[in-house]
Amino acid sequence: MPAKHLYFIGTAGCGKSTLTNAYLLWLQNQGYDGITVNLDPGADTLLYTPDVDVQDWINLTDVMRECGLGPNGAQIAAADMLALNIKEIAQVVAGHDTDFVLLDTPGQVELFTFRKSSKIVIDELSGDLALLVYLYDPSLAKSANGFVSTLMLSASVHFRLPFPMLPVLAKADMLTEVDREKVEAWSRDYYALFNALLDESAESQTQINAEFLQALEAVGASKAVMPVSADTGEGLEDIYNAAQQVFEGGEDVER
Ligand SMILES: Nc1nc2c(ncn2[C@@H]2O[C@H](COP(=O)(O)OP(=O)(O)O)[C@@H](O)[C@H]2O)c(=O)[nH]1
Ligand SMILES: [Mg+2]
Repeated sequence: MPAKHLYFIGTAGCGKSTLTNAYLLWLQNQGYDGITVNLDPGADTLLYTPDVDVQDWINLTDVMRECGLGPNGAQIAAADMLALNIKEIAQVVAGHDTDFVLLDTPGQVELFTFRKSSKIVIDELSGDLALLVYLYDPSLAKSANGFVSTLMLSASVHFRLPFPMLPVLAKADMLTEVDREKVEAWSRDYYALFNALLDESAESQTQINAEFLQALEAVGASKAVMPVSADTGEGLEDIYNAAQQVFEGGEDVER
């Protein structure tokens, strides 16, 4: 059975690297095999030691020096250089005999998702075994306005990268029970979300209509969000089950 590839994607600081590490430890505890891949050419300290690190091919500091670029320009150049080296990187990843490949993506979401190179990278590394685990940042998602913004961004990422996508509410341990239930309800029921927006709009002047939310649903931003926490381990098994569902119709892999 070829390895399943999980890409951890989301805005800066939403918890991608921490969840990559937590999910690896969870897999290993369950008796599964996994490897980690760092796709961020600018990552300095990581919680885990990646089995494959793109910094062995492209390093942000080197790109800044050699191309005379600032940090932002270098990030963009590095994202494109990643695609130029991807065949070789893919060979190294494929050389690992494992059940799961966990790919930690660059800090800023647009660097990975809005560069032309990213689709090439995913196609080359994973073919049709890619699952995008899209992390909602709880500090944004807990207001209706922020939740809609998060949905729009995830829909936009999905539009760019047409692979199966699993929305997760990251750092769920940071939300109160009430906030968490609210967010989960909004992800299941757009009318609940619309009503919450109307309630908020008195303060925030939000101008939105139900048709807009339906349109978001139509581009696939409508799956119920799964609460997860790298801190408590909540939801890690749900990610596993969802991945099984996507790739194997729910059958367990052999341990
Ligand atoms: N409470 C809590 N904090 C978390 C969790 N996951 C990540 N964090 C914290 O959020 C911050 C950003 O995490 P990081 O993984 O570096 O985010 P990234 O930029 O998306 O890779 C760090 O301070 C983490 O310790 C979580 O599940 N619960
Ligand atoms: Mg990170």
